[in-house]
Amino acid sequence: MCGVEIRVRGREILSIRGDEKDPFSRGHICPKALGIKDVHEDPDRIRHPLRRTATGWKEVSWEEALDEVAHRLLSVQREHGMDSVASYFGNPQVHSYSGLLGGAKFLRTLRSRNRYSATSVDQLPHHFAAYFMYGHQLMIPVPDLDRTKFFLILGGNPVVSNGSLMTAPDVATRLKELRGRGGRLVVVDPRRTETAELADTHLFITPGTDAFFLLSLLHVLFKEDLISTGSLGESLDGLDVIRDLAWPFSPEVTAATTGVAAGTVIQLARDFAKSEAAVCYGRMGVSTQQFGALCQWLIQLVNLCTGNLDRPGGAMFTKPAFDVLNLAAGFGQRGSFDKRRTRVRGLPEFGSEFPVAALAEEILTPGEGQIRALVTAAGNPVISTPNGQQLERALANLDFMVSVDFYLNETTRHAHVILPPTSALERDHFDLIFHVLAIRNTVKYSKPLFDKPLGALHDYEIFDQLGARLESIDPSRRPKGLARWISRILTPKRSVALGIRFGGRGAGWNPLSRGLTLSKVAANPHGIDLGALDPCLPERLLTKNKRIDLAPKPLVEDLRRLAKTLVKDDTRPSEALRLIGRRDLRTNNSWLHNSRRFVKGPKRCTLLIHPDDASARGLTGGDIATVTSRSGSVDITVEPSGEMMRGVVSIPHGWGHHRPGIRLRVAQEHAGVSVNDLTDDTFIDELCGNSALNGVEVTVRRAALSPTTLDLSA
Ligand SMILES: Nc1nc2c(c(=O)[nH]1)N[C@H]1C(S)=C(S)[C@@H](COP(=O)(O)OP(=O)(O)OC[C@H]3O[C@@H](n4cnc5c(=O)[nH]c(N)nc54)[C@H](O)[C@@H]3O)O[C@H]1N2
Ligand SMILES: Nc1nc2c(c(=O)[nH]1)N[C@H]1C(S)=C(S)[C@@H](COP(=O)(O)OP(=O)(O)OC[C@H]3O[C@@H](n4cnc5c(=O)[nH]c(N)nc54)[C@H](O)[C@@H]3O)O[C@H]1N2
Ligand SMILES: [Mo]
Repeated sequence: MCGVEIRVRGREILSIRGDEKDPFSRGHICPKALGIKDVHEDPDRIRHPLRRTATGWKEVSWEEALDEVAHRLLSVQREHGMDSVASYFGNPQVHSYSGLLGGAKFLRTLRSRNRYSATSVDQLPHHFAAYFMYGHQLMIPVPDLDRTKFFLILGGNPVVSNGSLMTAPDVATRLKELRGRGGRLVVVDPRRTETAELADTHLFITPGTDAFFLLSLLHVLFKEDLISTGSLGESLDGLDVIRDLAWPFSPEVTAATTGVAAGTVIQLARDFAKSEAAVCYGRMGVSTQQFGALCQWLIQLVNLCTGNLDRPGGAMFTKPAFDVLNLAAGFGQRGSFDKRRTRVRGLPEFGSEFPVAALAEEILTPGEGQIRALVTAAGNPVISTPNGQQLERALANLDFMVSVDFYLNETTRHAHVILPPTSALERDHFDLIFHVLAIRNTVKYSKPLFDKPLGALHDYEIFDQLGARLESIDPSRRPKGLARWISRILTPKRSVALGIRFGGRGAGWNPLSRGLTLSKVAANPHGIDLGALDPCLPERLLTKNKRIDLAPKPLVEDLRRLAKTLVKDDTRPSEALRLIGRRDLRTNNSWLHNSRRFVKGPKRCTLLIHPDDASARGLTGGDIATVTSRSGSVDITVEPSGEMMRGVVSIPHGWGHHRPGIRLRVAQEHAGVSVNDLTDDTFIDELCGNSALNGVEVTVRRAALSPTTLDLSA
C-alpha cells in the first residue's frame, strides 16, 4: 500500500523510492519495496512451467503443463471424490486482487471442500470475533492511529511489520506523533520489541495468557464503574453477562498467570477509561496462540465498554471505495463457522476453510475422504505452518501436487508441476483487502510497470485456464445460464471497476456524478485520500438485528477452557521455556531470503533468550543450542538478550532453507532453521482452529557438538 516510485530504462530498474506524492504513505517505504526489484530480477525466479521427471525438473510448454494438471486433478477426483483434492492458498494471494478473484473462481470450479490457507496461521481469530459480533468476518475495526490519545498494543510489532490489520505506512513516525500530541503508547509483549522501545510503558506478559489480562482490565472497569458505552449503548446486548464473566478474574487472581502485577493492571484500566480517545489492538502474538479468539473478542469488549468503538481516536471501520464487505453481504456471504469438521480430528470449518494445522494428518491418515492431491498457490506451508517436517512427509505422499508459484522452494519442490505467474511489476495492482483495513480511507490503482513477457501468464490467467480445462473435460462443472455469462465477462479488472462504481462512493450509472469510477481512480496514480475514518454504527453493522452481541455463545463457553490454565500462586515454575516468534525489517515471511540485501550482515535467525535462562543452561552468546519440542528439534545460535522476558525464548519464522532440492541459491547460503519444525500441529486454539505458534513449550540445552548439527550458515 506504500506508494513506490520506480525509475526504469527500458526493462531495467534504475531505482525504487518512496512516492512523496502518495497522500497515504508520504514517501515512506520499508526494505520490502526493494525486494520487488530483487524478486523481479532474480535469476532463480521460475519463468516457465516446470515438470518433475525422474531425472529432474524439465521446462515444458504452458499447454502441456496445464493439460497435465487438469487431467491429473480430475482423475484423482473421479477416483476418490471431489474433496480428495485439497488447496492451500498463501499470503501473497491476498495481495493480488486478480490472483484473489481468479483463485476464488477456480476453487468454485474445483468443487473441493478441502480448502486451507494462511488465514489459520494468522488472523483467523479476528475474523471469528468480527463474524460473531459485527455480522461479517471482514468487519474488523482498525485503530484510529492518527487521532488516538492512548494506544494499547498486545502482541503486535508494527514498527517492524508496518502494521497488520492496521495498514499504516510509516508507523514509527505516527507513533512518535501520538506521543508528541501528549498521547500514550503501552505495549504488552514478552519481548521488549522495536515498538516497545518507542512506548511510554512496556509490560512483559507470559505468552498465551493475554485473555486473563484482558479479563482483568474488564473486571476493573466494572468494579470501578468506569464502563461507558457512549451512544452505541443502545445497540449492545449482554453487558450484564460480561460483568458476571469478568468478575472472577480480578487482577489479583490473574497476576501469577500473566506475570503482570495487579496494581499495574488497575492503573492501566483507569488510564485507558479516562483517556478522551483510547484504543486497544492486538495482532499476531494474541492471534496465533491457544486463546486467540478469546483475545480478539476481549479486545473488542475493552474498546466497547469504554466507548471507544466507532469513535475518532478509538477503533473504527473503514468505508473503502470498493466495499468488499457490503458486496459479499449482499450475496449472503458473511462468513460461517462449524458447518462441517475435518475428517481426522474434527476441527471446525470457518469461512469455508479448514485449519491448516489439520492438513498433514488429512493427507497422511488413510481411509475414506483422504486427501490425495493438492493445489498450492502463493504459499510455502512447509516453512509457514506448524510441524513443517510432518507436512513435508505428507506432501511426499501425495498422488499429485501442483504449485502456482515462481520459486522452487521448500514446498513447491514436492509438486509434480510448477506454474509460475508473472511478477508484481508485470501486473496491475488494486488493494481489494488492505484498503478495508487501513487507518484512513484511501484508494489507488496502479497500472503494470512492464508488459508481461510473451507467453507469460498472470496468476488469474493460470487459474482461468485450469478452470476452463476442468470445465471442458467435465461439463457438469460449467456455471449455467446467467452465471455462465457473468463469469465469462467479469474479468478481475471489470470486477474492480464495478465494485468502485457501485461501492457507496461510486458514480453508479450516472455519467454526471462526481462519484468514483476506476478511470477516475486510475487518473490519480499517487492515490486518493478519502479522509479520516468516520463513525458508522449501528447503520453499518451486518448483524441481522443491527445490534452487537457482546457475549456470543461459543466465545463465552470457551472461557471454561481458559479458566483451566489459571496458575495458582504456589505452582512452581516449570523447567520448560515458552517459544515465541519474531519478525524483522528485512524479511517477508519465507520468501525474500534469496536477495543478498535481505540476508547480509549479522545472522538474524538466532535464539533470543534471557541472560539468566542462558547461563542457567551453561550457554553464552554464539553457542549452539538444541531447542526441542514435542514436534522436533533444531540447532541454533544463542543470542542472550535482556529484551526477553525470563522463561521465554524467541526464534523468527521463515527460515530453514537447508532443505535439499530447492532452487534458492542465496537463501541456501543463509539457511537458518525453521521455527515451524518446533511448533506443533496439535497445539491450537481449539475454539477456532488457529495454530498456536506462540507459547510452544520447549527445552533448551547446549548442542552436542557434531559437525552435522552445527548451523554453519552465515
Ligand atoms: N518486515 C516484515 N514485515 C511484515 C512481515 C514480515 O515477515 N516481515 N509479515 C507480514 C505479515 S504476513 C503479518 S501477519 C504481519 C504481522 O504483524 P505483527 O503482528 O505486528 O508482527 P509480529 O512481529 O509477528 O508481532 C507479534 C508480536 O507478538 C509478540 N508475542 C508473541 N507471543 C505473545 C503473547 O502470547 N502475548 C503477547 N502479548 N505478545 C506475544 C511477539 O514478541 C511479537 O512482538 O506483519 C507483516 N509485515
Ligand atoms: N512460527 C510462525 N509461523 C508463521 C508466522 C509466524 O509469525 N510464526 N506467520 C504466519 C503468517 S502471519 C503468515 S501470513 C504465513 C505466510 O505463509 P505462506 O503464505 O504459506 O508463506 P510465505 O512465506 O508468505 O510464502 C509465499 C509464497 O508465495 C510466493 N509468491 C510471492 N508472490 C507471489 C505471487 O504474486 N503469486 C504467486 N502465485 N506466488 C507468489 C512466494 O514465492 C512464496 O513461495 O506464515 C505464518 N507462519
Ligand atoms: Mo500474515
